[in-house]
Amino acid sequence: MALILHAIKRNKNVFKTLIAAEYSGVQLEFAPDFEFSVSNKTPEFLKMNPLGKFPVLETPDGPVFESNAIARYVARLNGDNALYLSTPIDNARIDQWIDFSTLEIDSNILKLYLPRFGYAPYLPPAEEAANSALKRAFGALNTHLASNTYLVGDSVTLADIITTCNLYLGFTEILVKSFTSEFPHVERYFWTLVNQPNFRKILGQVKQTDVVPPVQSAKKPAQPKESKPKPKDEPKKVAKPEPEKPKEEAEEEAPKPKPKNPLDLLPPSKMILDEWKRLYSNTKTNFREVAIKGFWDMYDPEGYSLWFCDYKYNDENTVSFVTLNKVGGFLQRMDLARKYAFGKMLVIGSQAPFKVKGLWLFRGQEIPQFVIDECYDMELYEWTKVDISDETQKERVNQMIEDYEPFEGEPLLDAKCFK
Ligand SMILES: N[C@@H](CCC(=O)N[C@@H](CS)C(=O)NCC(=O)O)C(=O)O
Repeated sequence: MALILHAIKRNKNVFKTLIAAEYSGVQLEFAPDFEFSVSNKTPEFLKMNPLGKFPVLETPDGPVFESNAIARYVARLNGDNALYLSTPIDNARIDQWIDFSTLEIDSNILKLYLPRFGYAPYLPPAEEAANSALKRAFGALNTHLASNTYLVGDSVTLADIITTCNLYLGFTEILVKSFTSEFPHVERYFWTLVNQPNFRKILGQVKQTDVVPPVQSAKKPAQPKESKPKPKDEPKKVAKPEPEKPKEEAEEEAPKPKPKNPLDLLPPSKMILDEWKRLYSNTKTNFREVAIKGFWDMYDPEGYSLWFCDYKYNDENTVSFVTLNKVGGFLQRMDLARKYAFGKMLVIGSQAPFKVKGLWLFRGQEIPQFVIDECYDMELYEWTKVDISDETQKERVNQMIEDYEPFEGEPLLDAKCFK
């Protein structure tokens, strides 16, 4: 008999099992036509879980409820995966972080989430207390992650899956950047994990919420127009029909003219960025003589600036594909700067820990503020402006543009270009 998951598909408690199944190679099926608050209240369902809550996993040996227990079952079903480890102490630590993220993180996120979305009474002092407790838990997690890529050992375990799914609800629904930026290691961990292929396959592209949702009046059915007075300083957001369904579009507003990017207001530059990008892409031979020489002929030190970047946490780059994904994610997030930037990112070394270093060309004399604001990766790097009067720095620029090897004495694992 197949393993049948009774649940809606997009829910962080369900994601735990789906991601664990990706890592452990376990096949699962969803019960057909599962409907929130209907299917989980039938007598058949209540026989599987007397609380009438999902997820429930139907197995050949009977049903299992509680999402952590289901994810553990799936993680252990095929012995040959790394979601649990081989020693009692490592496994105790996996369970420790599972409990920590459930009791200290998830429960406090829910205390913030449920009242604001109309599923529980909204009491400001209770929100205050949950906020402080969550900060305390994030602080502890941040400290652990300052010197650990994963919660336990050197690869993804079930602790990372469950913790990331719990953080997912927070990041996507309630925790804005001003909350999470106090915990840079938690941010880095979360974005690294959600961009792992097995996570991405289940979660899709993850975006942090940019508003603390205003308090909605009690559910259900959803009552989008009857919100309680909104807390000050918080932009409006429409009601949601049920937890964790994809966000509804914000109410339509008259289109406002798009403000001009300040970089478009700079004095014109003789350097045409697209021309440089074309030259870079089209030069197949004699790269030094053609592309590098062409770069310096075109380069306008008044209209553009060059920057070296150096990843601050190279010690954490212990797994090659994770490091490559991290850099790939950074370049994707830089998409917003395509009109104003060119970049090279080198992943350096033949064995872990890999070093990540880069070179960026930005319009203007500073790193554009909108890039700093929008792309959280920027703060993970040390940025140094290139002094082009220094021949050594200029030569380093050349080597980075042309993927010169060995770079600073080491082979390149990869060189990625942003153009
Ligand atoms: N601790 C449980 C929580 C389960 C839970 O709260 N499920 C919600 C959906 S995420 C539910 O079924 N709610 C319906 C209800 O409470 O009647 C788990 O991790 O599985």
